[in-house]
Amino acid sequence: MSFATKQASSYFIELEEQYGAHNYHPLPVVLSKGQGVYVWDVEGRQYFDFLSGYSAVNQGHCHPKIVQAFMEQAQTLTLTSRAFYNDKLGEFEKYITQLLGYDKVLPMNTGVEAVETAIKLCRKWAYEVKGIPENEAKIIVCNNNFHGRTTTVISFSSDPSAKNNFGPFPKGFISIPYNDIAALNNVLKSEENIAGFLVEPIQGEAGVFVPKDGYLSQCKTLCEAHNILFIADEIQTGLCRTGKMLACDHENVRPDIVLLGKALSGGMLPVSAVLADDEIMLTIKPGEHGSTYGGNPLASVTAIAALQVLLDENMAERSEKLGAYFREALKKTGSPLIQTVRGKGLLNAIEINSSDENMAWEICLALKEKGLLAKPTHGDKIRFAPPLVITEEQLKECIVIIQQTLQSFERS
Ligand code: IF1
Repeated sequence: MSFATKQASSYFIELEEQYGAHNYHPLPVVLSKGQGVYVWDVEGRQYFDFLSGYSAVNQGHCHPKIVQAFMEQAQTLTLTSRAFYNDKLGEFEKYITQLLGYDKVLPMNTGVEAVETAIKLCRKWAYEVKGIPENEAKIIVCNNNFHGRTTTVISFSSDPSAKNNFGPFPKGFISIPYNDIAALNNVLKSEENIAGFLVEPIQGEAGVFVPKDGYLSQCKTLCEAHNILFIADEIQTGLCRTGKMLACDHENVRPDIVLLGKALSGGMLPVSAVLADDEIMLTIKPGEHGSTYGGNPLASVTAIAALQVLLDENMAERSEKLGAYFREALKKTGSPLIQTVRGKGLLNAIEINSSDENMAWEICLALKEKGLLAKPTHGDKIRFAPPLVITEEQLKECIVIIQQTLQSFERS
C-alpha cells in the first residue's frame, strides 16, 4: 500500500471520528463502490460483502434493474407527500399485496417505523375490534429481540446498551423467552387484555438464533385461539434472505401483520411496509398515521423493481440451496474455533469458541485482509449474510477464505 493511498482511508475515518456522532464502531474499511456481491474500498481493494447492509442488499449492490427504475423515476417525480395522489403508489400497493396475499399495505420508510406502525395498528384493532378497555392493551415480545431504536421499541429491548439511560419508557409490553411455546401459552392464560405477539421469525441481532421447527406455527395457533394478532417482523428475514419469500413461509404461517424493510428497496433508499387485511388495516383512518416520505413515487417504483428482481432471479431458491451448502462447508472445516454454525438460507452466523473476548473482532479484521467483510455481533458471533446473487463459485472462494483465516488463528 502506498503512502498516498494509506492516507485515503485514514482521512475518511478521521473525518467521521471528528464530525460524526460516535454511535457506531465500524470495521476500519472505507468503501466507495459496490457491484453485486463485491464492494471496493477507497484504495481500490475488492471485498466480498458478507453483511449486505444488514440484509438490505439481498439483490446485490447497485443491481442494474433497480438502479434503472430508480434513475428514471428520480428524473420524473420523487415526492408528492400523501396530501396528493401519485401515479406510482397504487401500482406498488397492488403489486406487493398481490405478491404477499394481503388486502392492504401501509408504506413507511425505515424498519422501525414499520414496527411502530404495527404497534399502533395492533392497539387500534384491540380497542376497536377486539374490545379491550382503553389504554389497557398489551403486546407480547421476546427476550433478546431487535426491532429498531425508537424510544418505544427500545422500551422492550433486553439489551442494556440499546436501552440504558434512554428512559422513561412507555408501558404495555410483556417480554417472554424466545423459542419457548410454553412461555407464550402461560402468559396468554395468565394475562388479560393481550392484543398481539410481535416476533422475529429468526432473531438477527441475537446472533442469528433459529427457533426450533414448529415454533412459529405453534405460536400462530395459540394467537388464533386467544384472538390476538401474530405480528412477524420480517424486516431482516423477509425477501428471500432465509430461502423463502418470508421466513414464516418455512412453516406455512400467515402472520396477521407482516413487516418488511431493508431489501424492499435493494439498498437504494429507506422503504418499509406493513401488510395486513382490512379488519386490521382499516382501523386507521385519514389523519391518524403517516409520514412525509412514506409511499413516495421514487420509493414505490424502486420497491417494485427490487421485488421483481427477487422473483426473476429465483433468489429464494438460490438462498436456500447456497445457504445449506455454506453451513455444511463451515461444519466440514472442523475448525475448533467454530462452536456452532447456525442459520437458514443465506442468513448465517458462527459462534466463536475462544476465551479471548476479542477473537470474533480479530477474525473479522483478518477476513478483511483476505478480502471478505463480515461483522461480529454480541462479542463472540460472526454473521455471514452475502447478497443472494452470490454464485456457487464465489461462495466456494469465500469458504476457502474463511477456512484459511480460522486456521491462522488456530495456530497462534
Ligand atoms: C443498526 C442488528 C441487523 C431489524 C429488525 C427492525 C429493524 C431491524 C428485525 C429496524 C434493524 C439493523 C439496524 C442496525 C443493526 C441491524 C441489525 F444487528 F441490530 F440486529 F440487521 F441484524 N427489525 N436491524 O433487524 O430497522 O429502522 O434500522 O431500518 O445499526 O441499528 P431500521
